[in-house]
Parts: sequence; C-alpha cells; structure tokens
Amino acid sequence: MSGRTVLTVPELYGRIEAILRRAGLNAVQAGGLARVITAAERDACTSHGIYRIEGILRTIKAGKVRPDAVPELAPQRASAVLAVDAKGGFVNPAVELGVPALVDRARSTGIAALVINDAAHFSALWAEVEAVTEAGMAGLAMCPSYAAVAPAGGSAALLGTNPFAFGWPRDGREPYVFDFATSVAARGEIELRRQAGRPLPDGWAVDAAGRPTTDPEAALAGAMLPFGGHKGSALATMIELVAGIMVGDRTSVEALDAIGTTTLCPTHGELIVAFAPQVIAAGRPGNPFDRAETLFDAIVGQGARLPSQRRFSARARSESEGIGLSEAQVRQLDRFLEHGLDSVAGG
Ligand code: NDP
Ligand code: PYC
Repeated sequence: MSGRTVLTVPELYGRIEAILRRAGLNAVQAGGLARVITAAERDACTSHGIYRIEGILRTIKAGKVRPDAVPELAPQRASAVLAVDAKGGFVNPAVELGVPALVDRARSTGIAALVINDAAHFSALWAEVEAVTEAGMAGLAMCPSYAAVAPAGGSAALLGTNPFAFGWPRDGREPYVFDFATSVAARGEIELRRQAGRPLPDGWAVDAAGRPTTDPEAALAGAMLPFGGHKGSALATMIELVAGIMVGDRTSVEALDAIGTTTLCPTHGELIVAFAPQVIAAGRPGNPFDRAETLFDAIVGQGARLPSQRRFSARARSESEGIGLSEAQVRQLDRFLEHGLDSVAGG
C-alpha cells in the first residue's frame, strides 16, 4: 500500500485513545470512544470511524459534552427495564456498562430493555447489537439524532437520520446483523461526499427551498430524505416515539435545538432491547437457532448476501493485514495529538 501507513488494530486504538485523553476525556470516556471508532475503521465503516474525531473534539471544545462523565446504572424502572444515565458524557461507555446487565436480565425474563439517557451520540449501532449477540441473544437498537430529514411528502428537516440495528446470534459464526440510517443514507456519507467533491445520487436530498438536489452542500443546508419513502418515514417516526419520547429524552428536533448545529454531536437517548429466543420459543416445536440457520442458508442459497458480510470481511482483512491510513489521515491524527483542542475550530 504505497503512500499509506499501515497500523495494527491495537496501534490504531492506542493513537485514538491518546488523542481523546489529550482532549480532556477521562479514561472511561476515552476508552469507550476509542473502542467504537477503532472498530468502525477496522470494519471499513468510514462514515463512523476516525473521520468522526474532529466533530468529537469540537463538541468537547464547545462544552456540549461532559468529558469527566462516569455513567451510572440507574434505579430499576420495571422488572424488564434497565436504565443507564450517561451523565452528559458519550453514549459508548454507557452501552458498555448497560449491555451486560441487559442480557443478564433478558436471560430470565426472555425480553428486556435498556434505556440510555442524556448521552452525546455519534456512533454506528452495530456495536450494541453485536454485544447482545455475543451473549447468545437477539438485539435491537435505535436512537434519534438531530432534525435533518424531511418526512415523506414534506420538504423541511424534522426527523433524525435515526439509525436502526438488529442482531441474531449464530453458533460458531458471525452473527446476522443489519444496521442502517432510516434516511436514504447516513448524514456522515453526505459529508464525506462533500469533502471528496462528489455529487449525491438522485433522490437523497432537497435543498433549503425543498427542491431536489445532488449538491452535498445544498443537501446539508436543506433536508435529507427517508429511505423507502413513507416506509422509512414511518420507521424514523417510530424511533422518535420509542427512543425519544417514550424513554423520556429528546426528539431529533429537541436535540438540534439544544446544540444549535448539525456539526456537533447531539445529546439524546437510546433504546436497546434484548430477546432470549430459547425462552420466548419455549415449548414450541423446533430449535429457534437451527430454524434461523435454515432461513440464512436459503437466503445465501439464492446468491444474496447477508448484511454485515462486507463488514466482517473487512474486519478479517484488518486483523490480518492491518488498517491502511492515507497521508492526510496520519497528518490529521498527528495534529490532533500534538495540539489537542487547539487543533479544531470553535469553542
Ligand atoms: P448502509 O446503507 O451502508 O448499510 C446498511 C446495512 O445494510 C448494513 O448492515 C450493510 O451491511 C447492509 N447491506 C448493504 N448492502 C447490502 C446488500 N447488498 N445486501 C445485504 N445487506 C447489505 O448504512 P447507512 O449508510 O444507512 O448507515 C451507516 C451507519 O451509520 C450505520 O452503522 C448507522 O448506525 C450509522 N448511523 C448513526 C447515526 C447516529 O445518530 N448515531 C445516524 C445515522 C446512521 P455491510 O456493512 O456488510 O455492507
Ligand atoms: O451519519 O447521520 C449520521 C449521524 C448523525 C449522528 C451521528 N451520525
């Protein structure tokens, strides 16, 4: 890989964690963030990898996140509902604290929900559902973001890009996992295209006047569109309801009002649900895990690929060959480490 620097996964983690510590995050925050950013870069999910560090540093500099927060498992809300108060810090340490308690509970109740409140958010959700599948359970995760998406038939930003992820465990194999924005693409994808000077495909966005646009700049000033028209719009609305209003936290409109910009990480809640299939299917014919394998075989047997296969292949490649960074990426990471919060605008 000429012109590229290749780092092992632990080397990249070490660099990212050092940058975040230099920027003032405590060990709990820096560790949780460095793990999820490294994992995204390892899995070739560039829209939520090291590209996000600049926004994180700007969010810290703007005082919109608590760099010293230590999340707490809050008092139980109901037998199957657990809650973690992220205390205004980033969501990732709160997820790391809450998921082990969640799967423990679901093992006896069959289904349990983890509510996370008051969390700054920037990350992909597959990490959450993969952690649930590692305990042999199925998982769902969702959260609002900030108002950036027009509802189907509308023309102004109201809904978030609201990600939705699901995972199902597979014995001795990578889990079945999908994870996507309910907008036609993640906003990070539009920002990456703006930086690369690449137009958007038709149907992704409207400009500030509500006209269709393929210009990333105009799209960022206007509104993105939901995927699948009214279907994505309804799913995004459901996420506002159950992972915003129902968990007693901000909707995407409220999250945007609170930070005043889409260039910093919003603070809101997240909902993670764990299902123990063997408990839920108890007494019914067939083993749910074996039956799931029959379904996956039938999908792949038609020549279709399972979601996350690209990601798991990238993971295997990164683990054996390392992660390649461009010269510009290496320069940027060096600058972040040397100058800390002085390396980014705002404040
Ligand atoms: P993509 O459209 O890139 O991918 C969506 C999912 O579909 C992935 O699981 C992907 O697997 C799978 N997939 C893609 N192509 C195929 C195919 N041909 N056959 C089968 N499966 C396929 O995701 P988005 O751009 O919508 O979202 C990217 C990320 O952004 C997500 O991780 C999401 O959590 C995150 N996000 C976070 C937000 C936040 O507020 N924190 C807001 C919005 C998005 P694979 O990866 O293997 O290709
Ligand atoms: O990519 O849409 C996105 C996003 C919003 C907040 C974090 N990621």
